[in-house]
Amino acid sequence: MKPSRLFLFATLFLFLAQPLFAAELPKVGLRVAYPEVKLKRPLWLCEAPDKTKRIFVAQQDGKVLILPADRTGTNTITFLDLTDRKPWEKNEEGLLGFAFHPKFAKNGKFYLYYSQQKPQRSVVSEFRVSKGNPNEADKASERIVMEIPQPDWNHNGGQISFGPDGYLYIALGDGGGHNDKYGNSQKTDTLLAKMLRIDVDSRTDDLQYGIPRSNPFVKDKAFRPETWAWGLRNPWRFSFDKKTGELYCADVGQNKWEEINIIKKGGNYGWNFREGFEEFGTNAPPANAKFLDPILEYPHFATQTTNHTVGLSVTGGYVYRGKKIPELRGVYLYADFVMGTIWGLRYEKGEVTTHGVLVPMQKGLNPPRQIASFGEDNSGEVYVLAYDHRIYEFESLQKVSAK
Ligand SMILES: [Ca+2]
Repeated sequence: MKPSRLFLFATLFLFLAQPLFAAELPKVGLRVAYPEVKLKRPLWLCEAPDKTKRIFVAQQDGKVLILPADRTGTNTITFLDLTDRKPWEKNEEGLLGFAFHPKFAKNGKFYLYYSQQKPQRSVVSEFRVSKGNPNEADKASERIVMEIPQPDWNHNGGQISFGPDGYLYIALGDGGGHNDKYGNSQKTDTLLAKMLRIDVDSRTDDLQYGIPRSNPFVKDKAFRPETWAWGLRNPWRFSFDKKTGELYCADVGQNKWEEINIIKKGGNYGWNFREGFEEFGTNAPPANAKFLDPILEYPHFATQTTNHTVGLSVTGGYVYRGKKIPELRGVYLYADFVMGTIWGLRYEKGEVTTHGVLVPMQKGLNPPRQIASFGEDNSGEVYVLAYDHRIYEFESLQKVSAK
């Protein structure tokens, strides 16, 4: 081959290979992380922010359990049991959120989000670990931080997590029903349909928490000052990228589109004038309305024009920053609750550069592997929490396929 032709081929190869290379997602699979442990609707998993390496799981029924230190262990430890308060009455109610205070190792504080009735409401409470036993919560230590009235049983949001700024973020849905029938999504003077940000370590006026001065609407009397972002339908799982600090949030759609958002301070995410990138409903939005689009949407039906496979209810995950699977680093993991499909996307310099299926839907499983949540430990390893009673972890399939 003449050198000039070789050069041409080489150039052509590089030209073709470059974008394909950038678009590639690694081959990964799932394996059961704790083969001997079966859980009842696990909704949250995290590691204690101390040196004990204890992994905690919150179940929808109101229990917080400590998983066995040995992966093949059989026994969980009950850290806290709130089942006597019956938080889980209807499908989307329950113990939905759990968070350790960033200084838990010193102050022993942690937080729960759970549902209560009469009146129907969401409760965000602070608890402490018991003085004599690090594996047991002191139930009597409860301090109610916030109670949010709920008009219905669904679209509760429910995650509470501390951001890299040390403030507590609380995700709340629109209050339930179809089409935002209670009219909360674009209402400014309600806590519903919002991402909130509060300071659990200070107090503002007679509140049981402080309002950070840098919250976006503290000077706008039309808004509740807790508001960080708004226009959300049912934000179901958000996370901060351990590397960039970006706040990823999945928002469950209604009839057609599921969406992944990057939450920005003060942003209005469009519900119920928008569903994903699309217009929703027949009313025109106010002339001054500015809606932020998601970074990605996926459809409910294959007939919808898109290059993304279908699903029915999004579950947000994490940008993988672990050590075990280097080729997965930087991939945001998300799933469909109904189908059990897991996808990955790369979001770089303000755009999604690739997305695709990582773990396809598994047909014929009984019970089905509905993916209700993800979890992350202190070293950035990501777990999958499913309603088939299992906790999964990712495994690399790169080497297997190379053989
Ligand atoms: Ca939206």
